[in-house]
Amino acid sequence: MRVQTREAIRSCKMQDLSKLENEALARIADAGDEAALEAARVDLLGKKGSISEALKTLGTMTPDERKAKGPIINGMRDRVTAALAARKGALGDVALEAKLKAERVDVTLPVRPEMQGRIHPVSQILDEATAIFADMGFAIAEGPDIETDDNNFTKLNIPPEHPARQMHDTFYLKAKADGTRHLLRTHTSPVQVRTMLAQKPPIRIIVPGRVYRMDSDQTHTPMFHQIEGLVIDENSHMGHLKWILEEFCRALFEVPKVEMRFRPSHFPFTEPSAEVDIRCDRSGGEVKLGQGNDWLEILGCGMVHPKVIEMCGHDPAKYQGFAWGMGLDRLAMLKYGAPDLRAFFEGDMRWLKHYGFAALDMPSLAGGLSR
Ligand code: 2NL
Repeated sequence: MRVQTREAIRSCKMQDLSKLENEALARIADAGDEAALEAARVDLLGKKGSISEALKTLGTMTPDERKAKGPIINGMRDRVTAALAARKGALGDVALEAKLKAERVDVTLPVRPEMQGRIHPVSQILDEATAIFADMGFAIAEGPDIETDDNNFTKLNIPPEHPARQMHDTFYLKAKADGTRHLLRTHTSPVQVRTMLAQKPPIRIIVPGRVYRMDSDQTHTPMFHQIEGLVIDENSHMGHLKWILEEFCRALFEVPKVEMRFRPSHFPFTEPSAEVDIRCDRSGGEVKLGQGNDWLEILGCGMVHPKVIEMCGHDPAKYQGFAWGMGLDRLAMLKYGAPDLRAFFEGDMRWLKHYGFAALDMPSLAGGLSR
């Protein structure tokens, strides 16, 4: 084909030229897509293309010859160029047609139904609490629900004979060959243990998550949610803790002031320890905050026990700090006025539609948390 073409060009016989043109036009018509068409263009009109070669022969002709053949060869070049452009347009139309067909929308379909899902009140309170502490500069830490006995109990100064370890409080997994048993974490504290073992102070974290205890009645579910906080550095004290908790309550309950009281308490992992109540009024059917003569317990806290600091890899003579923990489920009930804890985990869409939150209302301090 190529050799024949060369000969046709050299001889420049009319009949050879029209054969060359017919072949060129057939090739263009056969190009099935834009890549094939581009290959044809290069073979015809490229630097070494057959039409280009024919054009080059004009330079070797006598003036008379050129006068006769010039218009013929130039005319051939123009027709091939026009055929290429026409085919390119047609292929583009085909591609567009295919795209339109693939992306066709049936405008007669009914509109999309309204989004059915809602953000669960526990997720909402967790997001709100997290936003408040994140705004204060705390980092968020998370860890596994399945924990070792060591991280959940021993490193928190909870000895083997402690009642919290009893089979009837803790969900244990099957014992392994070496006798150790994993368990479902009974609090989020093992995440603080992991953080202390992995990082050097200063440590300032909050830890939200699910926890598990073998407890089930009107006011307890076997799975519930906590948020804990931990600060470890060289001189943090209970005064700092009190400010953090006051600011937290003010922001969470969206009131200018909350009155708090710290009662002495006991936890194995803090010394001294305290439980914190906020002033409220329970005389009407609901709980009103910031007024009245009742107190509502909302959290436990204290200075981290020196033994815990030591067991988690730091020198208690150099480092100290505080920690706190609170249940989120009861806080959600209080803040959003959902009366029955058990309904929280029944997965009833009608309940969620009433108590849930819209997915795009992300809580932030600037936005007023729950609006
Ligand atoms: C409560 C009380 C509390 C902590 C949790 C904690 C964690 C580490 C070290 C020391 Cl790693 N303490 N956490 C401290 C005091 C109280 O929770 O009533 N939670 C619902």
